[in-house]
Amino acid sequence: MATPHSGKPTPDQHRRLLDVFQGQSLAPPPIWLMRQAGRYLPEYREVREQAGGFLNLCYTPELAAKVTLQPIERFDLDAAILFSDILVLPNALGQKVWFAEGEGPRLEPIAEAGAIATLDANNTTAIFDKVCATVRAVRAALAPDKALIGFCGAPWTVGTYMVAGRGSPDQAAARLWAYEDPIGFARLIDIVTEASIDYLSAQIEAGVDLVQIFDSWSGSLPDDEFGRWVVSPTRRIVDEIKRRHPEIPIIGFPRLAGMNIVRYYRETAVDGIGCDTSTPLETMAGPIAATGAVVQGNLDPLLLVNGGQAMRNRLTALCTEMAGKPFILNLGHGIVPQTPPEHVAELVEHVRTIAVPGN
Ligand code: 1CP
Repeated sequence: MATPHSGKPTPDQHRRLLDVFQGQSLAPPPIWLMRQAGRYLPEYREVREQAGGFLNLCYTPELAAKVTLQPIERFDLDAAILFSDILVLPNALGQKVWFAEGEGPRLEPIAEAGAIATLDANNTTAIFDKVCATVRAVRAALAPDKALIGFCGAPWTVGTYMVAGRGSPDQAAARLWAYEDPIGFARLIDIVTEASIDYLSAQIEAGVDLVQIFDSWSGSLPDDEFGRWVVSPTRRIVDEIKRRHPEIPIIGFPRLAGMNIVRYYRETAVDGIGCDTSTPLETMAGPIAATGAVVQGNLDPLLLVNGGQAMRNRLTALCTEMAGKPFILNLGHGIVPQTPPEHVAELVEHVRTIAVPGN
């Protein structure tokens, strides 16, 4: 683990990632990568085994802090992201959550309104406290010029897992419930929304510098449903976090929302927009940047698996297109397990060495 720091940046050790939220465009742009800690790193696999499973790793602050710091130590990225999972929140609400080895997350499904009564919003502290202990341990060991990102899943995306009991290709179980019984489904979304506000606030009070709201499945809803289940709950979270912690930037990641990404920015009032792999560069540099949002994205995670000239060309195009705008270099979705770690080093080196016209 790195040498402990006081956590307070001196004037020349300010956190570059935060500068873009003051409207600055930086060349090279700050870099962090979704799922930057994870199975593609041998040192992660070792600690995960030591922890005896994924959830144990999330709930053991010392080990969760260690894996949070691993990609920073290896690649000198500009920010660490708290190691946890979006499904820690339903678990804190009392829903049974487990990770089936080699299969992914499983939850005891909440299939109808009656089952909402099994959730308990008053006993989230035990799990939130563990996550906050991780945040404090990371901040104590992280260099002062590195930002620390907290996160939660958006209520819609978390809801899709709570209802189906697992990841699903079309989120049909939650979508059908929302059509059949919108009032019942709204109760579930409200519980997740309010718990997410407390969860993000706790992370902020423990020391994260900014937060990201992951809405991985926002693309599965038509317009009016998008407004009701994606925009409204996110807006509620943003309003309340801004009221409690006005200085903390919020990035929204409405994955696969397509053209709804502009509406999402306008109506949720997030500070930054995470663009997925399918968002065209032109749209990122044009309509999205024109809204005033900090733009984040969007290298294809498979191009990172491939590495080499094809990856470098795309990174150059991305940085050139976004030059002069507040921009964070990231992927369009998380790093996949088969990614060679050397390619992450290559990405960082390339982004930091290319000349960026217009800057
Ligand atoms: O070791 C392992 O087996 C676990 C693989 C893994 C990891 C490394 C999971 C299981 N979660 C995580 C960590 C994680 N998840 C982070 C940590 C910080 C980071 O380094 O980025 C974050 C931010 C998440 C967020 C998350 N979890 C999302 C949103 C982003 C996305 O990928 O779309 C989602 C949808 C999840 C659920 C989840 N957790 C894990 C898996 C495999 C999944 C997806 C399951 C599915 O849909 O089938």
